[in-house]
Amino acid sequence: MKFQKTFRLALIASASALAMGSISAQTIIKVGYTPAATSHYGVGTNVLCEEIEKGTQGRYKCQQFPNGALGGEREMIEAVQLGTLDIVNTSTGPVGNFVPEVKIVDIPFLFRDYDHARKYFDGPNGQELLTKFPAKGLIALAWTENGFRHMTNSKRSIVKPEDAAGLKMRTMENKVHMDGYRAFGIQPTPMAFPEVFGALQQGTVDGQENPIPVILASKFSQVQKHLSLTGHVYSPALFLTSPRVMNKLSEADKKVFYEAAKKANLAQRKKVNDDEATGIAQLEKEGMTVVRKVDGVAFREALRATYVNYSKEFGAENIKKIQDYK
Ligand code: EAX
Repeated sequence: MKFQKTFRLALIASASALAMGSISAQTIIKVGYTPAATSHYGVGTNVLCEEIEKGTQGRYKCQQFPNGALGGEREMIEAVQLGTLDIVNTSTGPVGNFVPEVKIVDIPFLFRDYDHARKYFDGPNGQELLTKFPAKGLIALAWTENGFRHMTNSKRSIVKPEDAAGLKMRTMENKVHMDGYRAFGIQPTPMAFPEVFGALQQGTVDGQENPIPVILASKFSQVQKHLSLTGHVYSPALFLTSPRVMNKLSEADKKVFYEAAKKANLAQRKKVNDDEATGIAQLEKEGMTVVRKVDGVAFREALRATYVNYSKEFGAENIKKIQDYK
């Protein structure tokens, strides 16, 4: 009796699933990123998803995983390679470990300002870099932006490298960054983003460095007293997917995905602009002490020997080409 009833219910369930399937064959695209849904990553990803859904007449629909729900950026890139995640909106932090050609763009004090960086990534050299991904089982749909990184910590105001010296700071899993930060005297502690808030709260590390939009969206003001506008490195970001996802798409749908990522980038950059314009005052209101004028010359000077090493690794003329890009 009981068995029969269960069986009947199962039949009804599978029949309705079939009916639904025949009405709309909808493929779910899983998209992940580490900051909160309210962040620039969330704003960009929302546009990506709206455009994909609209452009494919609802044949593709996103499921978003913000807040590092599926892990840190390195883990999510691996998941995209493996096919358990479809798209990741990630900073370049761990990307150089997958696509070494990207490492050069993570050099500290490489880009002067947002205009310089955006022009570079939109230009032929930036676009050329995107072609390096398929060899590693990844497809870069478009560049987007995380922002210029600034230091926060719980100990003291940082104006010059000597103030940063000795501080234990969480960094991304990025050797180019870590080499630079060591030259400032910082003790770099690489850590995946989802662990950062807890590490700051518990005092496992004294500080961290991230762009204003990340500091805001992650509520680091609750666990960090000092913010210094060091702008020591520009942090690009990317919409990464895989051949596994793209090879299933028609030519027209492929175009929709690429165009969606380009529009998403514009929205993400705009949110960076908005957060840069209002976020610093907001963080002050939340209790942070902000050093607006740091000794940029001293920070650049501290990197002199490290730049010699960067030149050996990446070629002095390649670095200069980026610095001089107009
Ligand atoms: O991509 O890990 C980091 O510090 C990144 O800047 C952040 O997750 C946004």
